[in-house]
Amino acid sequence: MRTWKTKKEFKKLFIEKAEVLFEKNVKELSHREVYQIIATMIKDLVSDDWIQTEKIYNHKRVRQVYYFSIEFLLGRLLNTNLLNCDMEELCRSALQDFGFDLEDIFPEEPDPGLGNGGLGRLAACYIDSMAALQLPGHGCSIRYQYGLFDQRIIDGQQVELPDAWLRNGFPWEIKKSDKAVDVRFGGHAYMRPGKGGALVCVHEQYNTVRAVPYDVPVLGYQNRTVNTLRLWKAEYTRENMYGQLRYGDYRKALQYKDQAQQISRFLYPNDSTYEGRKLRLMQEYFFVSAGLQSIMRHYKKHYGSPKLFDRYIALHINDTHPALIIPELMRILMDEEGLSWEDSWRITTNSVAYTNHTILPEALERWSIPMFQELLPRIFLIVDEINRRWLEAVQQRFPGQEDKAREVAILWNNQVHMASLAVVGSHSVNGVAKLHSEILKINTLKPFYTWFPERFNNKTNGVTHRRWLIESNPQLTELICDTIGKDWVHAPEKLLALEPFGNDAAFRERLAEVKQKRKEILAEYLHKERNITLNPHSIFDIQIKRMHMYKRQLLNILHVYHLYRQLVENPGMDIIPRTFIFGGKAAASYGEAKITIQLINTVARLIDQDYRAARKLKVVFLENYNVSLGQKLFPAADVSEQISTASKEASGTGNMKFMFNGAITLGTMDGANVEIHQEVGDEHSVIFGLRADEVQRYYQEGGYSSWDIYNSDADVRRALEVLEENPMFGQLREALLDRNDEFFVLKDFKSYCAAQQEIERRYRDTEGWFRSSTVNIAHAGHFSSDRSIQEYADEIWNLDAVKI
Ligand code: OAK
Repeated sequence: MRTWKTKKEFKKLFIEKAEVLFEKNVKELSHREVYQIIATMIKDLVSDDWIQTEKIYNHKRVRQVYYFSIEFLLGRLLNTNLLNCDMEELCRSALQDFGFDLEDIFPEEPDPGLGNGGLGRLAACYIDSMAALQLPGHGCSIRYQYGLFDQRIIDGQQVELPDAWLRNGFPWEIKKSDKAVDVRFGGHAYMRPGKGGALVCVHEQYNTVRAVPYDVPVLGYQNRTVNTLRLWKAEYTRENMYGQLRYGDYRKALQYKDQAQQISRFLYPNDSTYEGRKLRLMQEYFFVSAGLQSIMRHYKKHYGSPKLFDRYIALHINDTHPALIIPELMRILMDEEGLSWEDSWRITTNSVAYTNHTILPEALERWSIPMFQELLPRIFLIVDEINRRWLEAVQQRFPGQEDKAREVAILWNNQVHMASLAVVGSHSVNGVAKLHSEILKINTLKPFYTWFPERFNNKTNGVTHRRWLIESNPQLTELICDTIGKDWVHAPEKLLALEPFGNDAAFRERLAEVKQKRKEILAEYLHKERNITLNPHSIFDIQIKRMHMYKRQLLNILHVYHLYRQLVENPGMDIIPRTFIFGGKAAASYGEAKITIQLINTVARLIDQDYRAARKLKVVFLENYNVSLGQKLFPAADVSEQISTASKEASGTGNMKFMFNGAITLGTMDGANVEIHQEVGDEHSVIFGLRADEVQRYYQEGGYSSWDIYNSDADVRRALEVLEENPMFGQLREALLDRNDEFFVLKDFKSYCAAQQEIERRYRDTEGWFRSSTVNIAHAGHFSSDRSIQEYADEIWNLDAVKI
């Protein structure tokens, strides 16, 4: 395995790097420079293994998977990579000799925020697991110059600042200029008879954007595998610009240059919503085309005939954002490799598999045909033909039934329907939790399910226990290893061995100590870095995720306000002190979500200013929730708030991170909560609220009136008084009452309050609480992304591990 053999060797290399990179001796280095030096050293250290991994894959012609995702929410890499090389302790000790504390170095790394939330973080967990399992799998995405915005809270309100994460460079990447490819936009495409009379496509007068790859090594966990995350940057080409200048069109030339560079400039800040902007469509085609061209080039060099592409290559699309991979592969196979439509279609559908990540209708991607056609004329011709052939098959089976065609058409209503394209053009369609996968079959993608039942399957999400337990919570990791040994590190399902220790008083006591320690670490951090004071002896009740109405941060804060009012009326009320922690970004254009942040901050202030409540309650909204802040929060949580309207949260993954860290789930029967509940039972989780089928029935049949609840429930009426505090909140009140509470906040209010009381009741029983905590940790192994990825490899990709 790659290592620095001794501390002496590490120190020698470190001194050399300091000289080469910064012309400084060790004493003169800043913390940031130390970070950059170590990152560069790790990159050097693994370079042989990286080359070796490539060589073995190519030499053995192993089957490989490419995971296409428009987001990879990586989080910091230094700690992860040190852990993966088993070099953390050596590095720590060497730095100590130089007078540095490794813990001061980690925060110097900016969070690569190349993602919004769940979908992007899942992609990051998945490439980590592929490398850990020694699977030949690589990521493909965009090297955004600006990641997800930096969130500031000013006067209780969210303000978005640009996230210039690349300001000081990104030491993990290697630019591969020689591997650049060109991507075509615009122009005209048409078919004309070629040699022998067969139709061939002519595409002319297009603009060319250069795609330059930056490769990031993805290290396996203490093995020698180094896979690749390839991030594409967009550049203009001189040829294209000079071409325009030759005709004297300066305006057009500059416009081209500007637009080309814009493509990889910023990440769209929407989570689970669709924004039909031209630049976004350009981003989607850009990384898909660049990625696929480079895969094909590499494939032909090392593997051979494009006719066998699907035997060796699996292409996975993370939601529909990369779904243009389907027509793009058709284009390459037909236009560049000269294959027939039929052969190309077989190869394409055999290669591509699709994961759906949401059933929210507002997230389904649809592109206007005129815009699509103008931007991607050749790709449009292919999509048009895919659609024509597909509808022909539908017509044959259901002659004369227009509605059948409408339901499944790819082109309809002057729009390109990307989910339809993704299903028709792939061999596998999966949801991300059991419940979600069922809903896809019976609702969202129902007409497709009747056509292709064999394509549909479930792959419940997972998270990498290396980052979310081992790296984030070393205290708990040590306790687990002391108790059941280390096997679980490589085989997380073996955490089950911990379950009996829930009945062991000595173990529970140590677990309680660990939790207490983690709460103190968080409190100290927030005090030092953010001037926030927490009571580490209160219950830490945490809801951290993107701000969204369906996730119901509103339900949480209305309950807090309800408690506050109770305390004001009855200051002697006997409740355990509770700290409610919120964190999450709202899309800049999502008004209600932003107002909810304001509401949380308003309630926080009300409580702080009233000693009757402040003794028992505390609310904090943490600015700029991101991966690295998450790593401090999950270990400190007692209660995991997973309270989405049932059926709306496809899976959730924060729920799993809490579980690994021994928090108790307070949740609805939604997404993967259902499976968490299935693992630990009623005894070790607290479930409340409408079930998914009830929610669906209300949507279909009506029968819910939020006004009725308001009129009949005094607690609800009183809770809503907080919305009269500020005219801004009128919008929320309207959503709850005049717009009949789309997300059943009022309907579930009573049951949520009761569930919160149940949490308190259980917390008073310390023995029972830590037994539950133990059971949750013991059963969390099932939610490791290693399990998920092994299922993808076995059941979708047909992929074997390769020893390096
Ligand atoms: C983002 C953009 C478009 C569509 C879906 C998303 C998204 O982030 N969905 C989330 O994916 C996670 C990973 O599968 C799930 O855990 C979340 O429930 C889901 O909302």
